[in-house]
Amino acid sequence: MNVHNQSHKLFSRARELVPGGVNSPVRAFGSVGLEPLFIERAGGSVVWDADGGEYIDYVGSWGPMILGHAHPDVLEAVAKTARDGLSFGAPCRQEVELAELITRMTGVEMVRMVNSGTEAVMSALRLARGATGRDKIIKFEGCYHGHSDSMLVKAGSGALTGGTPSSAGVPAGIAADTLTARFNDFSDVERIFLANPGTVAALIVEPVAANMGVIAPADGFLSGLRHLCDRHGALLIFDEVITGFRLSPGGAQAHFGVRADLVTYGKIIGGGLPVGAYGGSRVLMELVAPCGPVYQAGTLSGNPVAMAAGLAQLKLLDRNRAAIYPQLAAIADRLAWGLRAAAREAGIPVHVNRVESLCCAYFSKVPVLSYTDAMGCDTSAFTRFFAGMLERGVYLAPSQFEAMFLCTAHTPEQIDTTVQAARETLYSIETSGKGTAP
Ligand code: KE4
Repeated sequence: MNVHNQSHKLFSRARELVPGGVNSPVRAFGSVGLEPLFIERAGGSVVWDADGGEYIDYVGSWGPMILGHAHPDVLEAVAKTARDGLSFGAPCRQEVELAELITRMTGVEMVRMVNSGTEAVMSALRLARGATGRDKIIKFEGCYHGHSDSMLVKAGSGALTGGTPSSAGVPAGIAADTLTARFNDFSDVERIFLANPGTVAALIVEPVAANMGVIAPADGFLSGLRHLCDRHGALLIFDEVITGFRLSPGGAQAHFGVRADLVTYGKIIGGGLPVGAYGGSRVLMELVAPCGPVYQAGTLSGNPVAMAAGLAQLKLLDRNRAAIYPQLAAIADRLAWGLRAAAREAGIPVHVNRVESLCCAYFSKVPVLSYTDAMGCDTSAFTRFFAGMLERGVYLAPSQFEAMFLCTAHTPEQIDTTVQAARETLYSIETSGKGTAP
Protein backbone atom coordinates (compact mmCIF):
# COMPACT_ATOMS: atom_id res chain seq x y z
CA MET A 1 0.00 0.00 0.00
CA ASN A 2 1.64 3.21 -1.13
CA VAL A 3 1.52 6.13 1.30
CA HIS A 4 1.25 9.58 -0.17
CA ASN A 5 2.54 11.89 2.57
CA GLN A 6 4.86 13.90 0.35
CA SER A 7 2.23 14.25 -2.38
CA HIS A 8 -0.24 15.41 0.25
CA LYS A 9 2.17 18.05 1.57
CA LEU A 10 3.00 19.28 -1.93
CA PHE A 11 -0.69 19.36 -2.84
CA SER A 12 -1.47 21.45 0.28
CA ARG A 13 1.21 23.97 -0.72
CA ALA A 14 0.12 23.94 -4.37
CA ARG A 15 -3.51 24.66 -3.57
CA GLU A 16 -2.48 27.93 -1.91
CA LEU A 17 -0.77 29.14 -5.08
CA VAL A 18 -2.24 27.37 -8.12
CA PRO A 19 -5.96 27.00 -8.91
CA GLY A 20 -6.98 23.57 -7.62
CA GLY A 21 -3.29 22.90 -6.94
CA VAL A 22 -2.75 21.85 -10.55
CA ASN A 23 -1.81 23.38 -13.88
CA SER A 24 -4.40 21.37 -15.77
CA PRO A 25 -7.75 20.40 -14.25
CA VAL A 26 -7.93 16.68 -15.01
CA ARG A 27 -4.71 16.12 -13.00
CA ALA A 28 -6.50 17.15 -9.81
CA PHE A 29 -8.07 13.66 -9.51
CA GLY A 30 -11.39 15.45 -8.93
CA SER A 31 -13.49 12.89 -10.78
CA VAL A 32 -12.03 10.04 -8.74
CA GLY A 33 -12.31 11.83 -5.37
CA LEU A 34 -8.66 11.46 -4.39
CA GLU A 35 -5.71 13.77 -3.92
CA PRO A 36 -3.35 13.71 -6.91
CA LEU A 37 0.03 12.04 -6.81
CA PHE A 38 2.97 14.33 -7.40
CA ILE A 39 5.26 12.51 -9.79
CA GLU A 40 8.96 12.85 -9.05
CA ARG A 41 10.53 10.96 -11.96
CA ALA A 42 9.73 8.56 -14.78
CA GLY A 43 11.55 6.11 -17.00
CA GLY A 44 10.16 3.83 -19.69
CA SER A 45 6.65 2.74 -18.68
CA VAL A 46 7.13 3.51 -14.97
CA VAL A 47 6.58 6.61 -12.85
CA TRP A 48 7.64 7.20 -9.26
CA ASP A 49 5.72 9.54 -6.97
CA ALA A 50 7.09 11.94 -4.37
CA ASP A 51 6.87 9.21 -1.73
CA GLY A 52 8.89 6.79 -3.83
CA GLY A 53 5.83 4.79 -4.88
CA GLU A 54 6.32 2.96 -8.19
CA TYR A 55 3.55 2.61 -10.78
CA ILE A 56 3.09 1.10 -14.22
CA ASP A 57 2.07 4.20 -16.16
CA TYR A 58 -0.84 4.24 -18.64
CA VAL A 59 -1.15 8.05 -18.77
CA GLY A 60 2.17 8.60 -20.53
CA SER A 61 1.80 12.36 -20.04
CA TRP A 62 -1.59 12.02 -21.88
CA GLY A 63 -0.02 10.60 -25.03
CA PRO A 64 3.40 12.11 -25.83
CA MET A 65 5.46 9.29 -24.33
CA ILE A 66 4.83 6.68 -27.05
CA LEU A 67 8.45 5.49 -26.72
CA GLY A 68 8.36 5.57 -22.93
CA HIS A 69 9.55 8.24 -20.52
CA ALA A 70 13.14 9.58 -20.65
CA HIS A 71 14.06 7.80 -23.87
CA PRO A 72 17.88 8.11 -24.12
CA ASP A 73 17.83 9.35 -27.72
CA VAL A 74 15.34 12.09 -26.83
CA LEU A 75 17.24 13.10 -23.70
CA GLU A 76 20.52 13.23 -25.62
CA ALA A 77 18.99 15.38 -28.36
CA VAL A 78 17.59 17.81 -25.79
CA ALA A 79 20.85 18.03 -23.82
CA LYS A 80 22.98 18.50 -26.93
CA THR A 81 20.72 21.20 -28.36
CA ALA A 82 20.31 23.01 -25.03
CA ARG A 83 24.07 23.43 -24.72
CA ASP A 84 23.91 25.76 -27.74
CA GLY A 85 21.18 27.94 -26.25
CA LEU A 86 17.51 27.47 -25.39
CA SER A 87 15.64 29.92 -27.59
CA PHE A 88 16.55 32.46 -30.24
CA GLY A 89 13.24 33.86 -31.47
CA ALA A 90 14.65 33.29 -34.93
CA PRO A 91 14.44 30.48 -37.49
CA CYS A 92 16.63 27.49 -36.68
CA ARG A 93 17.73 24.30 -38.43
CA GLN A 94 15.73 22.00 -36.17
CA GLU A 95 12.36 23.46 -37.16
CA VAL A 96 13.12 22.94 -40.85
CA GLU A 97 14.13 19.34 -40.17
CA LEU A 98 10.98 18.67 -38.12
CA ALA A 99 8.78 20.27 -40.79
CA GLU A 100 10.45 18.04 -43.41
CA LEU A 101 9.83 14.92 -41.29
CA ILE A 102 6.21 15.74 -40.40
CA THR A 103 5.28 16.56 -44.01
CA ARG A 104 6.98 13.41 -45.29
CA MET A 105 5.34 11.14 -42.70
CA THR A 106 1.84 12.62 -42.92
CA GLY A 107 1.49 13.92 -46.47
CA VAL A 108 0.52 17.47 -45.43
CA GLU A 109 2.28 19.90 -47.78
CA MET A 110 3.11 22.61 -45.24
CA VAL A 111 3.09 22.85 -41.45
CA ARG A 112 3.29 25.62 -38.85
CA MET A 113 4.72 24.85 -35.41
CA VAL A 114 3.00 26.21 -32.30
CA ASN A 115 3.27 25.38 -28.58
CA SER A 116 0.24 23.23 -27.74
CA GLY A 117 -2.64 21.30 -29.21
CA THR A 118 -5.01 24.08 -28.18
CA GLU A 119 -2.97 26.59 -30.14
CA ALA A 120 -2.87 24.28 -33.15
CA VAL A 121 -6.67 23.88 -33.16
CA MET A 122 -7.33 27.57 -32.52
CA SER A 123 -5.07 28.49 -35.44
CA ALA A 124 -6.52 25.86 -37.78
CA LEU A 125 -10.04 27.13 -37.07
CA ARG A 126 -8.99 30.72 -37.81
CA LEU A 127 -7.35 29.57 -41.03
CA ALA A 128 -10.50 27.68 -42.06
CA ARG A 129 -12.62 30.77 -41.41
CA GLY A 130 -10.13 32.97 -43.24
CA ALA A 131 -9.97 30.61 -46.20
CA THR A 132 -13.74 30.19 -46.61
CA GLY A 133 -15.01 33.55 -45.41
CA ARG A 134 -17.50 31.61 -43.31
CA ASP A 135 -17.95 31.67 -39.51
CA LYS A 136 -19.59 28.46 -38.31
CA ILE A 137 -17.75 25.37 -37.09
CA ILE A 138 -19.20 21.89 -36.55
CA LYS A 139 -17.73 19.81 -33.74
CA PHE A 140 -18.89 16.65 -31.96
CA GLU A 141 -20.22 16.26 -28.45
CA GLY A 142 -17.68 14.46 -26.33
CA CYS A 143 -14.76 15.41 -28.55
CA TYR A 144 -12.22 17.72 -26.91
CA HIS A 145 -10.02 20.06 -28.93
CA GLY A 146 -8.29 22.13 -26.26
CA HIS A 147 -9.57 25.22 -24.48
CA SER A 148 -9.93 27.91 -27.18
CA ASP A 149 -13.26 29.74 -26.89
CA SER A 150 -14.87 28.23 -30.01
CA MET A 151 -14.23 24.74 -28.71
CA LEU A 152 -15.60 25.23 -25.18
CA VAL A 153 -19.16 24.95 -26.46
CA LYS A 154 -21.89 22.38 -25.94
CA ALA A 155 -24.99 21.69 -27.99
CA GLY A 156 -27.48 24.50 -27.76
CA SER A 157 -31.21 24.07 -27.17
CA GLY A 158 -31.89 23.75 -30.88
CA ALA A 159 -29.47 21.00 -31.94
CA LEU A 160 -29.38 22.51 -35.42
CA THR A 161 -28.43 25.95 -34.22
CA GLY A 162 -25.47 27.47 -32.41
CA GLY A 163 -24.18 26.17 -29.12
CA THR A 164 -24.00 27.49 -25.61
CA PRO A 165 -20.74 28.00 -23.70
CA SER A 166 -19.46 25.00 -21.73
CA SER A 167 -17.22 27.34 -19.73
CA ALA A 168 -17.70 30.66 -18.03
CA GLY A 169 -16.04 33.46 -19.95
CA VAL A 170 -16.90 32.21 -23.43
CA PRO A 171 -19.00 34.89 -25.14
CA ALA A 172 -22.42 33.75 -26.35
CA GLY A 173 -21.59 35.29 -29.71
CA ILE A 174 -18.62 32.97 -30.09
CA ALA A 175 -20.57 29.91 -28.93
CA ALA A 176 -23.36 30.71 -31.40
CA ASP A 177 -21.01 29.90 -34.26
CA THR A 178 -20.17 26.40 -32.98
CA LEU A 179 -22.63 23.68 -33.95
CA THR A 180 -22.52 20.33 -32.16
CA ALA A 181 -23.24 16.99 -33.82
CA ARG A 182 -23.37 13.42 -32.54
CA PHE A 183 -20.21 11.36 -33.17
CA ASN A 184 -20.83 8.38 -35.47
CA ASP A 185 -24.22 9.79 -36.52
CA PHE A 186 -23.84 10.72 -40.20
CA SER A 187 -27.45 11.84 -40.67
CA ASP A 188 -27.12 14.23 -37.71
CA VAL A 189 -24.14 15.91 -39.36
CA GLU A 190 -25.96 16.10 -42.69
CA ARG A 191 -28.98 17.68 -40.99
CA ILE A 192 -26.77 20.37 -39.41
CA PHE A 193 -25.12 21.18 -42.74
CA LEU A 194 -28.54 21.46 -44.42
CA ALA A 195 -29.84 23.69 -41.64
CA ASN A 196 -26.87 26.03 -42.02
CA PRO A 197 -26.42 26.32 -45.80
CA GLY A 198 -23.29 28.09 -47.04
CA THR A 199 -22.19 29.17 -43.54
CA VAL A 200 -20.03 26.31 -42.23
CA ALA A 201 -16.29 27.03 -42.51
CA ALA A 202 -15.13 23.67 -41.20
CA LEU A 203 -16.00 20.48 -39.41
CA ILE A 204 -13.46 19.39 -36.79
CA VAL A 205 -13.31 15.82 -35.55
CA GLU A 206 -11.06 13.59 -33.50
CA PRO A 207 -10.73 10.71 -36.02
CA VAL A 208 -10.82 8.43 -33.00
CA ALA A 209 -12.77 10.01 -30.15
CA ALA A 210 -10.22 9.71 -27.34
CA ASN A 211 -11.66 12.25 -24.93
CA MET A 212 -14.76 10.25 -24.10
CA GLY A 213 -12.68 7.15 -23.55
CA VAL A 214 -11.79 5.53 -26.87
CA ILE A 215 -14.50 5.32 -29.53
CA ALA A 216 -13.61 4.29 -33.08
CA PRO A 217 -15.32 5.93 -36.04
CA ALA A 218 -18.07 3.72 -37.46
CA ASP A 219 -17.23 2.16 -40.82
CA GLY A 220 -17.48 4.86 -43.44
CA PHE A 221 -18.09 7.68 -40.96
CA LEU A 222 -14.89 9.58 -41.70
CA SER A 223 -15.23 9.18 -45.46
CA GLY A 224 -18.84 10.31 -45.07
CA LEU A 225 -17.61 13.48 -43.34
CA ARG A 226 -15.19 14.02 -46.22
CA HIS A 227 -18.08 13.74 -48.67
CA LEU A 228 -20.32 16.12 -46.67
CA CYS A 229 -17.56 18.74 -46.38
CA ASP A 230 -16.94 18.56 -50.14
CA ARG A 231 -20.69 18.80 -50.83
CA HIS A 232 -21.13 21.86 -48.62
CA GLY A 233 -17.87 23.70 -49.35
CA ALA A 234 -16.54 23.27 -45.80
CA LEU A 235 -13.04 22.24 -44.77
CA LEU A 236 -12.50 18.94 -42.94
CA ILE A 237 -10.16 19.28 -39.97
CA PHE A 238 -8.73 16.15 -38.31
CA ASP A 239 -7.68 16.91 -34.77
CA GLU A 240 -4.79 14.44 -34.52
CA VAL A 241 -3.30 15.77 -31.30
CA ILE A 242 -3.79 12.25 -29.91
CA THR A 243 -3.96 10.06 -33.03
CA GLY A 244 -1.10 11.74 -34.91
CA PHE A 245 1.90 9.38 -35.20
CA ARG A 246 0.11 7.04 -32.76
CA LEU A 247 -2.32 5.14 -34.98
CA SER A 248 0.36 4.87 -37.66
CA PRO A 249 3.41 6.83 -38.83
CA GLY A 250 1.00 8.88 -40.94
CA GLY A 251 -1.58 9.11 -38.17
CA ALA A 252 -5.32 8.71 -38.71
CA GLN A 253 -5.27 9.96 -42.27
CA ALA A 254 -3.11 7.02 -43.30
CA HIS A 255 -4.76 4.59 -40.89
CA PHE A 256 -8.30 5.24 -42.18
CA GLY A 257 -7.38 6.32 -45.73
CA VAL A 258 -9.23 9.63 -45.46
CA ARG A 259 -7.49 12.93 -46.17
CA ALA A 260 -8.40 16.03 -44.22
CA ASP A 261 -7.92 19.59 -45.47
CA LEU A 262 -6.19 20.63 -42.25
CA VAL A 263 -4.66 18.47 -39.52
CA THR A 264 -3.64 19.45 -36.02
CA TYR A 265 -0.87 17.74 -34.10
CA GLY A 266 0.60 17.85 -30.59
CA LYS A 267 1.82 15.52 -27.84
CA ILE A 268 4.00 12.97 -29.70
CA ILE A 269 5.58 15.61 -32.00
CA GLY A 270 7.10 17.32 -28.96
CA GLY A 271 8.62 14.17 -27.45
CA GLY A 272 7.44 15.45 -24.06
CA LEU A 273 8.20 19.14 -24.64
CA PRO A 274 5.50 21.75 -25.46
CA VAL A 275 4.87 21.48 -29.21
CA GLY A 276 1.77 21.69 -31.39
CA ALA A 277 1.41 22.05 -35.13
CA TYR A 278 -1.17 22.47 -37.84
CA GLY A 279 -0.73 21.57 -41.48
CA GLY A 280 -2.44 21.23 -44.80
CA SER A 281 -2.16 22.04 -48.46
CA ARG A 282 0.18 24.77 -49.67
CA VAL A 283 -2.80 26.73 -50.98
CA LEU A 284 -4.37 26.82 -47.53
CA MET A 285 -1.20 27.20 -45.44
CA GLU A 286 0.11 30.10 -47.52
CA LEU A 287 -2.87 32.08 -46.29
CA VAL A 288 -1.09 32.20 -42.90
CA ALA A 289 1.06 35.23 -42.00
CA PRO A 290 3.51 36.36 -43.14
CA CYS A 291 2.43 34.93 -46.55
CA GLY A 292 -1.24 35.71 -46.22
CA PRO A 293 -3.97 37.47 -44.23
CA VAL A 294 -4.55 34.91 -41.44
CA TYR A 295 -2.49 36.02 -38.47
CA GLN A 296 -0.88 33.60 -36.02
CA ALA A 297 2.36 33.94 -34.05
CA GLY A 298 4.28 32.61 -31.03
CA THR A 299 7.43 33.59 -29.14
CA LEU A 300 8.58 30.02 -28.56
CA SER A 301 7.10 28.43 -31.69
CA GLY A 302 9.78 26.26 -33.33
CA ASN A 303 11.92 26.41 -30.20
CA PRO A 304 15.14 24.50 -31.00
CA VAL A 305 15.14 22.36 -27.86
CA ALA A 306 11.49 21.33 -28.28
CA MET A 307 12.08 20.69 -31.97
CA ALA A 308 15.06 18.50 -31.11
CA ALA A 309 12.95 16.40 -28.73
CA GLY A 310 10.20 15.98 -31.32
CA LEU A 311 12.71 15.20 -34.06
CA ALA A 312 14.41 12.51 -31.99
CA GLN A 313 11.09 10.82 -31.20
CA LEU A 314 9.65 11.02 -34.70
CA LYS A 315 12.89 9.78 -36.26
CA LEU A 316 12.74 6.68 -34.06
CA LEU A 317 9.08 6.11 -34.98
CA ASP A 318 9.83 6.62 -38.67
CA ARG A 319 12.97 4.50 -38.78
CA ASN A 320 11.55 1.59 -36.74
CA ARG A 321 7.94 1.75 -37.96
CA ALA A 322 7.87 -1.85 -39.17
CA ALA A 323 8.51 -3.09 -35.62
CA ILE A 324 7.07 -0.36 -33.41
CA TYR A 325 3.45 -0.18 -34.58
CA PRO A 326 2.80 -3.93 -34.59
CA GLN A 327 4.48 -4.10 -31.16
CA LEU A 328 2.23 -1.34 -29.78
CA ALA A 329 -0.88 -3.01 -31.20
CA ALA A 330 0.11 -6.40 -29.80
CA ILE A 331 0.82 -5.15 -26.29
CA ALA A 332 -2.42 -3.14 -26.27
CA ASP A 333 -4.35 -6.18 -27.50
CA ARG A 334 -2.86 -8.28 -24.66
CA LEU A 335 -4.07 -5.64 -22.21
CA ALA A 336 -7.54 -5.34 -23.74
CA TRP A 337 -8.22 -9.10 -23.73
CA GLY A 338 -6.75 -9.46 -20.26
CA LEU A 339 -9.06 -6.78 -18.89
CA ARG A 340 -12.06 -8.29 -20.67
CA ALA A 341 -11.30 -11.71 -19.14
CA ALA A 342 -10.80 -10.24 -15.67
CA ALA A 343 -14.15 -8.42 -15.84
CA ARG A 344 -15.94 -11.55 -17.09
CA GLU A 345 -14.46 -13.65 -14.27
CA ALA A 346 -15.51 -11.03 -11.70
CA GLY A 347 -18.96 -10.77 -13.24
CA ILE A 348 -18.66 -7.01 -13.70
CA PRO A 349 -19.98 -5.44 -16.93
CA VAL A 350 -16.97 -3.85 -18.59
CA HIS A 351 -16.53 -3.12 -22.29
CA VAL A 352 -12.94 -2.52 -23.39
CA ASN A 353 -12.46 -0.49 -26.56
CA ARG A 354 -9.13 -0.53 -28.34
CA VAL A 355 -7.85 1.31 -31.42
CA GLU A 356 -4.18 0.43 -32.01
CA SER A 357 -2.36 1.52 -28.82
CA LEU A 358 -5.31 3.41 -27.31
CA CYS A 359 -7.53 1.54 -24.84
CA CYS A 360 -10.44 2.30 -22.54
CA ALA A 361 -12.18 0.02 -20.04
CA TYR A 362 -15.76 1.29 -19.82
CA PHE A 363 -17.86 0.26 -16.84
CA SER A 364 -20.86 -0.19 -19.08
CA LYS A 365 -23.48 -2.90 -19.65
CA VAL A 366 -23.56 -2.10 -23.36
CA PRO A 367 -20.88 -1.67 -26.02
CA VAL A 368 -19.72 1.96 -26.11
CA LEU A 369 -20.06 3.30 -29.65
CA SER A 370 -21.30 6.84 -28.99
CA TYR A 371 -21.25 9.74 -26.55
CA THR A 372 -24.61 8.61 -25.16
CA ASP A 373 -23.23 5.13 -24.51
CA ALA A 374 -20.17 6.63 -22.81
CA MET A 375 -22.31 8.90 -20.60
CA GLY A 376 -24.21 5.83 -19.45
CA CYS A 377 -21.12 4.36 -17.77
CA ASP A 378 -21.00 3.56 -14.06
CA THR A 379 -18.46 6.21 -13.08
CA SER A 380 -18.62 5.28 -9.39
CA ALA A 381 -17.49 1.75 -10.32
CA PHE A 382 -14.68 3.31 -12.36
CA THR A 383 -13.72 5.42 -9.34
CA ARG A 384 -13.37 2.30 -7.19
CA PHE A 385 -11.45 0.59 -9.98
CA PHE A 386 -9.06 3.54 -10.30
CA ALA A 387 -8.36 3.55 -6.55
CA GLY A 388 -7.83 -0.20 -6.41
CA MET A 389 -5.45 -0.15 -9.36
CA LEU A 390 -3.49 2.75 -7.85
CA GLU A 391 -3.12 0.82 -4.60
CA ARG A 392 -1.77 -2.10 -6.64
CA GLY A 393 0.82 0.03 -8.45
CA VAL A 394 -1.04 0.81 -11.67
CA TYR A 395 -1.43 4.47 -12.67
CA LEU A 396 -4.49 5.02 -14.88
CA ALA A 397 -5.88 8.33 -16.11
CA PRO A 398 -8.10 9.67 -13.28
CA SER A 399 -11.26 9.66 -15.38
CA GLN A 400 -13.52 7.12 -17.06
CA PHE A 401 -13.42 9.32 -20.15
CA GLU A 402 -9.69 9.29 -20.83
CA ALA A 403 -7.66 6.77 -22.81
CA MET A 404 -5.01 4.34 -21.63
CA PHE A 405 -1.89 5.18 -23.66
CA LEU A 406 0.40 2.20 -24.38
CA CYS A 407 4.08 2.74 -25.17
CA THR A 408 6.93 0.62 -26.51
CA ALA A 409 8.35 0.31 -22.99
CA HIS A 410 5.33 -1.65 -21.70
CA THR A 411 6.36 -5.28 -21.34
CA PRO A 412 4.16 -8.40 -21.46
CA GLU A 413 5.03 -8.96 -17.80
CA GLN A 414 3.79 -5.46 -16.91
CA ILE A 415 0.58 -6.10 -18.84
CA ASP A 416 0.06 -9.37 -16.96
CA THR A 417 0.73 -7.57 -13.65
CA THR A 418 -1.84 -4.96 -14.68
CA VAL A 419 -4.40 -7.62 -15.55
CA GLN A 420 -3.86 -9.40 -12.23
CA ALA A 421 -4.27 -6.08 -10.40
CA ALA A 422 -7.49 -5.57 -12.36
CA ARG A 423 -8.68 -9.07 -11.47
CA GLU A 424 -8.12 -8.42 -7.76
CA THR A 425 -9.63 -4.95 -7.92
CA LEU A 426 -12.71 -6.07 -9.84
CA TYR A 427 -13.28 -8.90 -7.37
CA SER A 428 -13.04 -6.45 -4.51
CA ILE A 429 -15.57 -4.19 -6.24
CA GLU A 430 -17.98 -7.03 -7.01
CA THR A 431 -17.75 -8.89 -3.73
CA SER A 432 -17.05 -5.77 -1.61
CA GLY A 433 -14.62 -7.89 0.35
CA LYS A 434 -16.74 -11.09 0.48
CA GLY A 435 -14.77 -12.99 -2.16
CA THR A 436 -11.07 -13.20 -2.95
CA ALA A 437 -9.47 -13.16 -6.35
CA PRO A 438 -8.03 -16.48 -7.56
P1 KE4 B 1 -3.12 20.73 -25.33
O1 KE4 B 1 -3.47 22.19 -25.47
O2 KE4 B 1 -3.49 20.17 -23.99
O3 KE4 B 1 -1.67 20.43 -25.73
O4 KE4 B 1 -3.98 19.92 -26.44
C1 KE4 B 1 -5.37 20.08 -26.43
C2 KE4 B 1 -6.00 18.89 -27.13
C3 KE4 B 1 -6.42 19.03 -28.44
N1 KE4 B 1 -6.97 18.00 -29.11
C4 KE4 B 1 -7.11 16.79 -28.52
C5 KE4 B 1 -7.72 15.66 -29.30
C6 KE4 B 1 -6.69 16.59 -27.18
O5 KE4 B 1 -6.85 15.37 -26.60
C7 KE4 B 1 -6.12 17.65 -26.47
C8 KE4 B 1 -5.66 17.52 -25.02
N2 KE4 B 1 -5.83 16.22 -24.44
C9 KE4 B 1 -5.98 16.20 -23.00
C10 KE4 B 1 -6.17 14.73 -22.56
N3 KE4 B 1 -7.32 14.12 -23.10
C11 KE4 B 1 -4.82 16.83 -22.31
C12 KE4 B 1 -4.76 16.59 -20.81
C13 KE4 B 1 -5.09 17.82 -20.03
O6 KE4 B 1 -5.99 18.59 -20.44
O7 KE4 B 1 -4.44 18.00 -18.98
